[in-house]
Amino acid sequence: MSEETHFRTCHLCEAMCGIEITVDDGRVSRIRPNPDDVWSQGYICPKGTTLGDLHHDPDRLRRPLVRRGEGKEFVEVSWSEAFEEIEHRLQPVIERHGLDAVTAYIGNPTAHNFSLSRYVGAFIPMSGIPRIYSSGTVDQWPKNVAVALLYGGMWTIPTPDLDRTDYLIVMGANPHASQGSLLAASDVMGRLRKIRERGGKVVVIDPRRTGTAKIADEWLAIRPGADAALLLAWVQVLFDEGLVDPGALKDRLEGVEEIGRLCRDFTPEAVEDFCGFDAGTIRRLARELAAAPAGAVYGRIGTCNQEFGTLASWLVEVVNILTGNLDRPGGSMFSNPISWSLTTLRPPEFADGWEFGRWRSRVRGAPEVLGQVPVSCMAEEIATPGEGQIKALICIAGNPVLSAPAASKLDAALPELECMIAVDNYLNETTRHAHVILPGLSPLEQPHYDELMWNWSVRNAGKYAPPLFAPEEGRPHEWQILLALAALCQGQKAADVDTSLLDDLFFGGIVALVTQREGSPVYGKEPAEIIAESDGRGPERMLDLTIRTGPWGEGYGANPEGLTLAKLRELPNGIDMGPLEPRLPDLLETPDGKIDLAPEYITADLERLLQRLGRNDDGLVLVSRRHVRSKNSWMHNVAPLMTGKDRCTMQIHPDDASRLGVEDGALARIVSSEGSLEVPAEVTEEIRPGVVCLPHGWGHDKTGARLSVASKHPGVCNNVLAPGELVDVLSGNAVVNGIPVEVSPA
Ligand SMILES: Nc1nc2c(c(=O)[nH]1)N[C@H]1C(S)=C(S)[C@@H](COP(=O)(O)OP(=O)(O)OC[C@H]3O[C@@H](n4cnc5c(=O)[nH]c(N)nc54)[C@H](O)[C@@H]3O)O[C@H]1N2
Ligand SMILES: Nc1nc2c(c(=O)[nH]1)N[C@H]1C(S)=C(S)[C@@H](COP(=O)(O)OP(=O)(O)OC[C@H]3O[C@@H](n4cnc5c(=O)[nH]c(N)nc54)[C@H](O)[C@@H]3O)O[C@H]1N2
Ligand code: SF4
Ligand SMILES: [Mo]
Repeated sequence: MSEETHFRTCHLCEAMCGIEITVDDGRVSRIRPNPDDVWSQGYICPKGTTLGDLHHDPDRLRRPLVRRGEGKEFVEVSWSEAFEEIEHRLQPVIERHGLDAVTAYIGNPTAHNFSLSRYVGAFIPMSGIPRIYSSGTVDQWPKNVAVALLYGGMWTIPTPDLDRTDYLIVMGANPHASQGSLLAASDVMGRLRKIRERGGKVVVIDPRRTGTAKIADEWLAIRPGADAALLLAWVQVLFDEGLVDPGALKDRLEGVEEIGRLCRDFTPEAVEDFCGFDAGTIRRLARELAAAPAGAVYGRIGTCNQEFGTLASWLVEVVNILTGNLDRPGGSMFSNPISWSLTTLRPPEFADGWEFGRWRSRVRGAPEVLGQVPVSCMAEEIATPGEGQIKALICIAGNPVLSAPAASKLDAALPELECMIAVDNYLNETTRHAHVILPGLSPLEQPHYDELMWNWSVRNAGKYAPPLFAPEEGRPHEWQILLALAALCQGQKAADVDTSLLDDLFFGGIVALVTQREGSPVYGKEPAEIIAESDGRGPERMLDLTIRTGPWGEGYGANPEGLTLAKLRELPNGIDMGPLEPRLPDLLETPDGKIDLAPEYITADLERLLQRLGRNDDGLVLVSRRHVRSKNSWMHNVAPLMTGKDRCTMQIHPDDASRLGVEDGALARIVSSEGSLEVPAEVTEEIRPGVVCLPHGWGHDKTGARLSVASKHPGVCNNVLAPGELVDVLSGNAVVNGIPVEVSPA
């Protein structure tokens, strides 16, 4: 028996926990927290212990699948056959209809995958595909819009400085389940408890009494979609009571007076009914936040996936700024990652500033925002004939049949595609529609370093993990798959594709970029010199570059003591560069170097909010939730995570349940304008009356999927109920929280 121990970072979520993996005769026998990990110090959640189950899951695809024979059944083929199949399917579509007829959908695991996170940025421009969709428009798009306009970069997202704050308001986030989002910290719950232990206060604003609310000082059961009104009322109180004090940022701000004017109608009294709690509480919270030595408002998916997502996301920043909490210790701060990421660079198309609505979707006429239209447009763009109809889809690490609003429409539209290629590790609800499925390596067969997450981490740190297992001979990495797909989109023959060459081209482009960037340690240096000195290939070579040209980097000789990937490899427990430090104004990328608090694109939407205040509807609305033992739609096939009672239930308040005759444990029927479903009811005091809640990511009862564990606990897909046209106007982001529904006993 050969027992080995490996130290690694769990890639599943933003917590990036350090784990210790024991391997016995080629099998993972145990996963424990790594107490010496400088970042997570011995914390993990139940998912982290199951990476071995994921790795050994017999349903996880290891060879490409293509459809063959009369029944068009999936069969395993070699990699060269799979790429040839793609050539023969995809290229005729492009010849007939042009690249306009091809699109890609980029799903969430892309952001957590070593290869995909770095190489979608190569795939999109190199393939020539003009328009893509992503899970971003059912997620953080409102946040991206808000920070792009305020700070200049769409990923310039501050994070609450959990370890030093005295006062934290958590709006529409449940780290008890999610472990933090756009907030990278291990053991968020432990850190929240510590805020209280040191005499600080934690307030949770959520229609549900979540696990996070349970450990907070105060829970406010907000009506879904009312966050923007609440935030604006706080702003009104700050102005009214002379509490506006932006501190060090004072001279950087534009539009402060305008904000003072715009908030006038939104007094606590004007919004209390809409929010669902009294004006006195609203006023008190604003005063408490203003009085705290350092405090932060943290808003996440509940504030994004809703009717006023961009307004709410913008106002979170405005409140943090007006109380002097942006960019100060204990407030809302920007991290300084040891490795910068390509994703955070402003896309070249926006080099001259952000512009919205530069084009519209063909069928619905939805304006593009930050280069994308709502993901719910994809179904109609596939299903509606005419010039510009989508005929081919490349789906990368995504399961939009479950995750996108109007889910049934997409499920019905995908079979109409002439060509669908999935880069995915499972044959699931979405990929069952593909013509070719190209599986990525298991996470344990590839190196790991998070690309994006360190941009909102609560400390400046980093860690690299080498692969645990060698992949099977001849298996491509996902970065190679993406480069090959790009070449195939460009008409190359599968047999001629040289991914090394394409990688050199991509890498050469990045090197050229950094040598041209003023302030970079390699500014003006000869790109060839850097390329010659760089370590490895693919994402590792990129990582070496982004570390060496990062804030603590070795700078290709400029700072010989500095960091390189080689040095990081020697530190299996990671490296910690200390707590966050103020980063403004250097980080700002706005044209005038200032922060315009009142961008017209956003403030124009306040009228819609004002109108909404006056509308009194008392109907039931549906919101979403997460659970610590799931990850979106794709971890229900991991048996150890599926034990215990049924998690896919409709939570409903006892008052609503008795009024509607719905009984605990009995099937209830939910109907929306988009669809209907039946699901067991869970009658609980822990939800606001008037709100019902379903988890997202379920619905594993589709024929043709190969998910032997998940199919035994199928649950229902809440997005069958989500109307695709229900979007936050400014960002095009889906409104999956606050969907009007009717509920009855089934
Ligand atoms: N109603 C409602 N809908 C929602 C949400 C909600 O709260 N409510 N949340 C939204 C949010 S925030 C998100 S991010 C989206 C997620 O939406 P998606 O990204 O579309 O869905 P996931 O469930 O994350 O699916 C991930 C897919 O990637 C595959 N996969 C996993 N790991 C890998 C890998 O390493 N490589 C490859 N190639 N494939 C892999 C899985 O098999 C699965 O098919 O859902 C959104 N939809
Ligand atoms: N275990 C686990 N972890 C995950 C995921 C997962 O599926 N499982 N998904 C990952 C992904 S892709 C993401 S984006 C993050 C999301 O991370 P979080 O933002 O923390 O997501 P949730 O846990 O869904 O918490 C959102 C909360 O918003 C509340 N809410 C709904 N509507 C409103 C509203 O109008 N206003 C307010 N104030 N609250 C509202 C809901 O009741 C819910 O408690 O989690 C990530 N981490
Ligand atoms: S919280 Fe859980 S899933 Fe997230 S990184 Fe840590 S162990 Fe992995
Ligand atoms: Mo997400």
